[in-house]
Amino acid sequence: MAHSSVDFKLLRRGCTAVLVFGIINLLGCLFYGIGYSNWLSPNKTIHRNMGNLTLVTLNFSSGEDVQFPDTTTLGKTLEKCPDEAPHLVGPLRIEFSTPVSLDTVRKDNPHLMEGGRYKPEDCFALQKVAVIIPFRSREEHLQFWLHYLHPILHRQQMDYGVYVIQQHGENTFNRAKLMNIGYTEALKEYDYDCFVFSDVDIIPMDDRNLYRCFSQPRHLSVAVDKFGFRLPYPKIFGGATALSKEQMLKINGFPNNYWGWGGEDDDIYNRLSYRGMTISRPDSAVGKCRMIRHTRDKNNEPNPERFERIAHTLSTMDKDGINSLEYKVVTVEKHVLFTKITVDVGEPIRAKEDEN
Ligand SMILES: [Mn+2]
Repeated sequence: MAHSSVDFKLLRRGCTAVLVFGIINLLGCLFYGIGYSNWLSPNKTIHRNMGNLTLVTLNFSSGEDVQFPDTTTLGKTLEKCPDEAPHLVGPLRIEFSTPVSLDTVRKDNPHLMEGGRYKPEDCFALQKVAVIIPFRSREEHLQFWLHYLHPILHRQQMDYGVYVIQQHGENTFNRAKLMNIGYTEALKEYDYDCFVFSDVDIIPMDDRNLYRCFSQPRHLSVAVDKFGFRLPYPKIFGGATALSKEQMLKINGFPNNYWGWGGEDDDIYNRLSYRGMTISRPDSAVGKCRMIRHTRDKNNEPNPERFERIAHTLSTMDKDGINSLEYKVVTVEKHVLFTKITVDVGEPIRAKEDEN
């Protein structure tokens, strides 16, 4: 008897165990099934990504590389940078007594991408800015420029690239043509919507002087130490300026035939004025700049033709500019701090121009 009662108990325990196992199994299946359909459904994941991709496409203008952000950075990628950059500090101490090595500048700016490119990591930049520097044999000025400007441009939260356009050879310097070339070459690389043109020896003394574009062409170097921190004359548009792509196209870019020092900036002012634009400027406190002192460059003598040319901007601007630009690229160097494009701009052809 004892034997059979033990058998019965074993049987009951066995049945209970099977029943409990079955219930657990059933609950598990239900739970897993619901969980799968709610959280892991491939349909839902695709749908969510499609929504984000649509937003990305709308926010980027045409030509922008559409990125496929992973979900952890998705919110950050889509958020626009604020109108007022939060990291600006205002007035800056700018001095040129101690030279800075490019090595130091590289170490100070670890977030730069090849070619002197930068994009803010925590927000979507308001503008894509190509900074164009017309250049020839001013290496030590360039070092100061890079040392001061990269941190300023970082704080201004622009998506930017620095292009040093170097005139090849010893012919007379042609600043405006180099700027036209910088505009053209930068656009081949990226869908820039704003162009800052800066002399290599101009450094802003306040990071609230925004190196970006405005509804009217922007004059950035408004209060230079060399001119007693005052505007030398109201129509001045030299030193450092910013024009949007649209503003550039309205004036057919800059003149290509101003060889030597002077006049090209006044021709540019005329172009803007003839197309109904006015000059926008920061106030004279924010617009303070230092200019690095130097002796006059070789092969950049004052251009004797400049007054004659400035008087004829209206009749020359439509045929001389971006639409007539001719040059040869000699080399393109991608450095960490900048892209250097060396170009053959040719030389003045006086005889041919006299026929016109
Ligand atoms: Mn200078």
